[in-house]
Amino acid sequence: MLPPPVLKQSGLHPKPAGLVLQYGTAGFRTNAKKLDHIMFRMGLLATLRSRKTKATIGVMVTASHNPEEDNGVKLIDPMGEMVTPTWEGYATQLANAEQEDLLTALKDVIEKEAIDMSQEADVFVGKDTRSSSASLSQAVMDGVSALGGHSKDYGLVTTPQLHYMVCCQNTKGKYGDATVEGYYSKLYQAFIQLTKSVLNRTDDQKHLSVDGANGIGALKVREMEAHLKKELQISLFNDGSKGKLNHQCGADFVKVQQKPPTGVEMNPGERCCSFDGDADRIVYYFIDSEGQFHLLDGDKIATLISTFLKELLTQAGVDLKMGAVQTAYANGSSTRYLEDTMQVIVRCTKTGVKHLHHAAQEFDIGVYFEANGHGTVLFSKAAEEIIQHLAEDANINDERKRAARMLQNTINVINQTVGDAIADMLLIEAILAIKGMTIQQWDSIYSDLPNRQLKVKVADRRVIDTADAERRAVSPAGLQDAIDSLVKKYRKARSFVRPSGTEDVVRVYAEAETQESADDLAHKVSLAVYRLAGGVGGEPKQLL
Ligand code: 16G
Ligand code: MG
Repeated sequence: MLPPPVLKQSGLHPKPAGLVLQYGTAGFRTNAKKLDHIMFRMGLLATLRSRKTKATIGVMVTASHNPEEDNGVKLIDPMGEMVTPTWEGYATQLANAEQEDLLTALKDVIEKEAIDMSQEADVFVGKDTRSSSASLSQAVMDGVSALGGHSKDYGLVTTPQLHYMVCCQNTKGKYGDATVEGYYSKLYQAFIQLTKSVLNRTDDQKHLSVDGANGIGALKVREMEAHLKKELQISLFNDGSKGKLNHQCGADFVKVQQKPPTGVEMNPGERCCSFDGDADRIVYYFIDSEGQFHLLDGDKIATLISTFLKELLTQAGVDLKMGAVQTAYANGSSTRYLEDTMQVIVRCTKTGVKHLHHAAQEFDIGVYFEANGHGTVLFSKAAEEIIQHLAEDANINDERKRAARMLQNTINVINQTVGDAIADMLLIEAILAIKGMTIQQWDSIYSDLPNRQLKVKVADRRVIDTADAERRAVSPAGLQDAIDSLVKKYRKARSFVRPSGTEDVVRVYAEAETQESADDLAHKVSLAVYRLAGGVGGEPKQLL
C-alpha cells in the first residue's frame, strides 16, 4: 500500500534513537539539529492530510520568536487554520516512532482515517530566514515526494503569508491570489482605500518605525513598502543585515522585557512596532517626553480595532454580533473597558491561537488577540454578505455607504486565517489615520493595571491542572486556596498559574493596583507553586 520510496527515503532522514518530541501549542520546536527526521515525517503527514481532506495543506518551517539556533514546524489545514487536534496527535506519534516502526505508524494513520492513497496530494511549503530552514524545508519536500505528493516551495515567506496561500488555493482564488504578489496587492489596495479619504496628514503622522526582529517580516515589509505609495512611510530597523534573529529585539522581547528593542532609533512620541521572528505577532510602543516607555500590546490593539468596528457598525446601521476573545493574560483593565465601556461581549479561552480562533468563530465579527500581540478579526460568511450588500445598496445614505465600504476594506486588509503582523500593522495604521489619533491618545483609552510574569521550575509541570480557561488551578490540592488568600491581600489584584506549553516551566501571572503589589503578589504565588507543586532548584527570590 505504501510506495517503496518511503522506506529508502526515510533512511536518509533517520530519527536519533530515543528522542521524544511533542507537537506543542504551535507545532514542534527545538534545536534545529534535532529536527531533520521530524521535517521529513511532517512532509509524509501533510501528504496524508491532503489526501484525507482532498485539499492543499501547508507546512511552515519556523521557530517564531525562539533563538536562531532553534527551528520548528507548523501544519496548516485547508482553510488556513491550524491543523486539527486529532492530527496533532498523529504528528506526535509519527515524530516519535523509532526508525523501524515508521511504516507501521504511517499505516496506522492511513487505516484510522481510511485514506485513499490513490488521491492526489498537494502541499505548500514555506520557511523563515533561519540558516537551518533551507535544508529542513527540503526534508519536508522529500517527505511529500516519498509518498507521491506534489509540493510547491514558496521559499521565504512569513507564517501568515503561507496560511493565506493555503486558504486562497482551497477557495479557488475567492480569498485572493495564492502568490506573494497577490497577498501584497490585496492588502495594500484595501489599505489605500481605507486611508485615501484622510486628507492633510503630515509626514510625521504617516511615519512608522518597524523592528523586523532581524527576520522574515523585515524582508517582506521591504518588498511591500513600494506599494504603499507613501501613505505609510516606514523606517525599517533590525532588517537582518547585521543583527541576530530575535536577539534583544522583536515582539516577544519587547513584551516580556517591557522595554524597547536594541537597534531602533526612537524619538519621543514616535510610533514604533515590533514583529516576531515569523511575523505573526505585533506590538506597538513609544517613548514619552520624559523618556518613559509605553507598550501597546495585543489587548490595546484589540480595543482599538473593536472600537473602530463598533463605530462603523453603528454608522452603517447594521446589527451584527461582535465579540472579543482574550486569554487569562489579558490585562484586567482591557477586559473591563471592553465589557463596561464598550459593551462588547468578551470571552476568555485557554492560551494558544487555535483556542482563540475557534471561540471567535462563534460571533458575526470576532476580534481575538493574545496579550503577546498575536491576533486577528474573523467575519462570518453571513456578516461579509450583509456588509457587501449594504456597500452596493443604491438606496442608503452616504454615511451608511461610507461605513459599509470601510467595513469591506477592513475585511480585505485583515488576514482572517491567522494573526498577521503586516496585516495588523496596516489596519492599525489605517485606524489611527482615520480617527486622527496619536499613539498617546490610543494609549490613554485605558490604563493597564501593573502586572508581572514569572516562571517557576518544578520537577513535573503536569502536576498543575487548570480549569476555567486556565484561571483556576484544580491540582495540586491547596494551590488555588493559597492563591486566593494571597490575592485578597492586594487591591484590584488577580493571579493565576499554568504549565507552559512551550517551555519546561510553570508560568505565574499577577496584576494589582501598583507595580510593587503586582511584583510582591507574583513572588508570593511563585513561592506557593514552588512549595505545593514540587519546585526544583532554589526558592524563587523576591524581585529587586
Ligand atoms: C505559542 C502560541 C501562542 C501562545 C504561546 C504560549 C500559537 C501560534 N502560538 O507560541 O499563541 O501564547 O505559545 O506559550 O498558537 P507558553 O505556553 O509557553 O506560555
Ligand atoms: Mg510567531
